[in-house]
Amino acid sequence: MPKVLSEEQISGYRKDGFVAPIPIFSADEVKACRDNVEHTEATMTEFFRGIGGTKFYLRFPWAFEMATHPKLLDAVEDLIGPNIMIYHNTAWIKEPEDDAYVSWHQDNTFFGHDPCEVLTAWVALSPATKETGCLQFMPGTHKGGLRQLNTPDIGGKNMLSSGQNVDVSEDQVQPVPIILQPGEISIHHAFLVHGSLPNKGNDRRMGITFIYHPPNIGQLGEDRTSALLVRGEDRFDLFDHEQAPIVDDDAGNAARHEQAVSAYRNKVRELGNRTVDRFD
Ligand SMILES: O=C(O)CCC(=O)C(=O)O
Repeated sequence: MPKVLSEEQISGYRKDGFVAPIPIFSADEVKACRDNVEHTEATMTEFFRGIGGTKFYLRFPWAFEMATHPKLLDAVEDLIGPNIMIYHNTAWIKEPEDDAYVSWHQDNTFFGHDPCEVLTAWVALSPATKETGCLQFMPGTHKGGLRQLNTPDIGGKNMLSSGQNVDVSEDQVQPVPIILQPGEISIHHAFLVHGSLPNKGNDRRMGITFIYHPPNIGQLGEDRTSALLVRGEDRFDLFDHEQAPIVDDDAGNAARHEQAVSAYRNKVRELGNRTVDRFD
């Protein structure tokens, strides 16, 4: 019996590669998250564009709380089962009237999980609409596996640090805009082709992503990475175990975060990304 999603939503995820909208965070929780993100931007300038572009659930207890919100994990459990690790997260912030966009891509290109039983939860902290540059999904494209990368789309206003970019010119499906109110989330499969357009609204478009997978799947390549067990158990030892951030241990949290990001980046380089630290 699913905990949060309906049977229709679960079969929609299997067929189309995504499910949305799912209401998860209350108005008070969203406000607290947005305040925490904006406080971090104000006090740690460029953090989210550098090392904080990766795994910041290890750096801040508030981010860990977001990543482990019981209702969010219930929705994830409905799709990948009761044993859950978090592997990655990022803040996706588009300023109003900016040209920043996200090129068509698949999340698993540089994660390398195999088989790709990996999903991304995108949490809206402000309205995500067509006007503000919400996510757009290409339904069913998760079924085609990993695509070859197209000519790198690097520089300019592409928010993807790797310039990751796949060709969609032969796809027969229309992109679906994912409209979310603050506190709602979408979940997409890590092979689903997706991207987003610039924010033409007058508020910041703020989303936080969390990437989850079960412990029983490995990764392509030799280098070992780490992940944080957030529900259930790990009987497979395929990832080094991360530690949740400790309240008031800023230096320790920073050191553990840095170590995990370093292993993550080694893997990303091993899988072919040459630009992973270009914002540092
Ligand atoms: O927030 C966006 O516009 C893009 C997010 C994204 O590409 C992702 O979650 O992989």
